[in-house]
Amino acid sequence: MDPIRFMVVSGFLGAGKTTTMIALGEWMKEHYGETAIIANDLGANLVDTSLTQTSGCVVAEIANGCICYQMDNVVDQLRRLRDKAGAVFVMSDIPGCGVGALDHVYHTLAAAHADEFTLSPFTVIVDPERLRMIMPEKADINLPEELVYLLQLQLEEADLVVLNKCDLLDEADVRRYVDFLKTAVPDIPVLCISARERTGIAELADFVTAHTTQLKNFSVRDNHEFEQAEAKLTWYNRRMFFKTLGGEKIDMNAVVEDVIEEIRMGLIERKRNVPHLKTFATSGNGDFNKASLIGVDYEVEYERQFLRPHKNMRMIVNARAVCESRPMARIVDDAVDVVCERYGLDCQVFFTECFGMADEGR
Ligand SMILES: Nc1nc2c(ncn2[C@@H]2O[C@H](COP(=O)(O)OP(=O)(O)O)[C@@H](O)[C@H]2O)c(=O)[nH]1
Ligand SMILES: [Mg+2]
Repeated sequence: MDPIRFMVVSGFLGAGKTTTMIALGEWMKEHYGETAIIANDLGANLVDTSLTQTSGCVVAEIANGCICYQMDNVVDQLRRLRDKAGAVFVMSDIPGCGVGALDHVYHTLAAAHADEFTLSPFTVIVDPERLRMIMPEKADINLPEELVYLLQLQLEEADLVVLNKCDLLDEADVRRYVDFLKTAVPDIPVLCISARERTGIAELADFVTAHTTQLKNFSVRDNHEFEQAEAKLTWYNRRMFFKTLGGEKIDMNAVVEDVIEEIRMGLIERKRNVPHLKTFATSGNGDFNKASLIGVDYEVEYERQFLRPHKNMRMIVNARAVCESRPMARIVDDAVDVVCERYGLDCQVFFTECFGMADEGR
């Protein structure tokens, strides 16, 4: 049997891994062959899985932990996607604080399954905004030093660096960012794309299907600084259901926006931040709202908003916060209470989890 291609997509929280996998996946499906996306993150009720399912690709999920620590599961999934779905190209991301998949995933597959899986370049997505933290201007975007180090490590692990969100830059800026990357991580090729506007996707597809990983020796085993960076982050996942008390239809976009704004205010009040907060809200008949925030100092971005008013909605919130887990849980609870009061809503919470990466007993 011909080996199928597998590619890991790494990159900072909110850099655009999921958006890139969807854009690349849809291109690959049309021009290369059946393509599957594995959405990987910690916990359950993941926005990225719901979002990815709105794409035309086959979608699998590895939740409840990084792919690095469940290689048997990864191999099973890859075989299933190949045998059941006919996939010839499979991508997986890793949780946005992840470093180490080159070692854990690629080296393991290369050592034990080289006949089954061809490994495309280990691809790291960077967004210009966060890259400024390590550029000469050393921009202070209110993230702790540990996360700056994490970004640096992610770049060093790459076979291929993809500068995303180029739609936000002019040509001179793009050149400045690329020049910086060429000196920061020499010998690593850099491609420029906009996953949102789907520019550079064909070049990316060509590159990752024409090349294979260099299988560098890069490991974060026993890297204490990396552990400290992870320990800064709290994962928060919640699934809930809102409905208007009187059964009337209202603008649920405003409800989503206010929930996010209230969380933002709670974090600012406590001098904390959220490198990525994602929400996915649905209300039947394919109408959905997908929002994302990449820090308390940024605007909420919408990939999609509801087209019609609704009397209820299901909503998933995933936050990856620089905030201890207890205050984080309280901030979201308070946000929901305030918004319910404001719009005359009832909220049923079906699922909540909130944990620090390094919490004892997890
Ligand atoms: N302007 C712009 N925004 C993008 C682009 N790609 C992703 N985004 C936005 O960046 C945010 C994070 O994207 P996402 O794919 O969820 O990041 P991930 O956490 O790395 O998977 C979302 O609001 C996206 O809409 C892009 O090419 N241009
Ligand atoms: Mg994602």
